[in-house]
Amino acid sequence: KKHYKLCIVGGGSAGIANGSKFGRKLGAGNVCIVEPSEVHYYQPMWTLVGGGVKNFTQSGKATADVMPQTVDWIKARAEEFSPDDNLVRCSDGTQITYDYLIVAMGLQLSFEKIKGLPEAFQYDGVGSNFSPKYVEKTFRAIQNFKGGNAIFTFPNTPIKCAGAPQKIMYLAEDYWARNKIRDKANISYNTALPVVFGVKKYAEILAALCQKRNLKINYRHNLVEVIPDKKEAVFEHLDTGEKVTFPYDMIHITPPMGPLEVLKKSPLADAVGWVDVDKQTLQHVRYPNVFSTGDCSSLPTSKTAAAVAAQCGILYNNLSAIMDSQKPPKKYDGYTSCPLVTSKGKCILAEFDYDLQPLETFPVDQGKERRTMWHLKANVMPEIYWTGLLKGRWAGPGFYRKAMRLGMGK
Ligand code: FAD
Ligand code: UQ1
Repeated sequence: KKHYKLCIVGGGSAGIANGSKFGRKLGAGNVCIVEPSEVHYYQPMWTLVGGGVKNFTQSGKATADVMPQTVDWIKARAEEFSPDDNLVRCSDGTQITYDYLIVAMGLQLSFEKIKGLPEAFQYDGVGSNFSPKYVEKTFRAIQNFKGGNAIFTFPNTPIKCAGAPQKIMYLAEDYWARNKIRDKANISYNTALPVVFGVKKYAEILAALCQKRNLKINYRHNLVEVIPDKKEAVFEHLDTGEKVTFPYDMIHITPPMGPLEVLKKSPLADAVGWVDVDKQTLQHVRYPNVFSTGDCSSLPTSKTAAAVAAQCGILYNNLSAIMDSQKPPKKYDGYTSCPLVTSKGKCILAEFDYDLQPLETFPVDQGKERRTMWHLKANVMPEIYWTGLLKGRWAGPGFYRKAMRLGMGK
């Protein structure tokens, strides 16, 4: 049995960032992070790993090296939450009691909800940027593709980084164009959604871009089965219920995602299984000493590391106030961002809020494909992540946005 003033469950983007901030505030011995994994990944780089622009090894660091020095690392899985007793039970038998809890466990990938997966990953031509196990298979599939049908999927669930399923299509198409096999390729984007992107401004630009580059978008097509020995993918049309079979020569799969089982069965969950927090304060709606941030939370915004960064500043202020028996002062506007890589060297930097209204940082139209934004995504963001966000020194670009607008507008 151990007691901490603050227990953080999950040592991903959100857990480490908050651990750094609260470790500094509360001092050694008062904060722990429960995290089973030996490796911490910068997942946003996987888009570029799958696209052949970065190496997989560049995307990870030892968890021991990113763990804040003032924080105790409990190397175990959280297995049960008893928030009425301020208690977390871990896989190594440790029982942690706490004054305050931050839940930052990310989400679960569910490849097995698609018939034929994950077994189909044993075959060539099948990849997924969403998993460290399969991301390198994506680039091998792109390299080995000699023409025919290439399919990129988007599932019928909320996912992290909602732009990633199409970014890899743009990088693949660019690669094939550079290698002179573009005219032998039939490329389609089969998405369960009725739109190519959730924000109207960017959706219009991206739909036009797909048309111009002859990338066929099949809306409301949800992947239900992969038959790798026949190289066939079966989709269900979500409006008609009809099953449609597409032959493929390569396929990039974005799996269904959802809340972790351990959260689903816990008293912290909402009806779906996400940690049930107030969308403005990040405080749990039933347990006032519990907060949640990142992909596992019920916050109704697009799940990204950029959102985690913005939430980090809000959470720090609000939980600090609660620790001083005050009301949470800060309100989260839902800020999130998605760098939509459109080719090797070009990027549209989408940034928006809960109302799906653009909330752009720079005083230029970020809806245009730009080389500067590619540079930001490929070279600047990894640095901001490792040395800013994870050290608790990056709360998103909100401050800079407001400075650049000189206090005018949002
Ligand atoms: P994670 O970083 O996933 O961390 C969750 C942690 O919880 C993990 O370390 C895990 O081991 C741990 N955990 C799991 N179960 C337990 C348990 N039982 N007990 C204790 N710990 C547990 N975001 C952007 O902002 N920009 C991008 O361009 C971008 N691109 C992306 C591209 C891809 C291909 C992917 C996969 C993601 C991308 N993202 C991007 C999203 C971003 O990586 C996530 O939104 C972000 O990492 C969420 O942080 P988190 O801390 O909530 O979850
Ligand atoms: C961001 O803050 C962030 O988190 C560290 C990301 O994750 C990798 C992003 O992709 C982006 C775009 C942002 C937002 C940052 C700026 C400078 C607009």
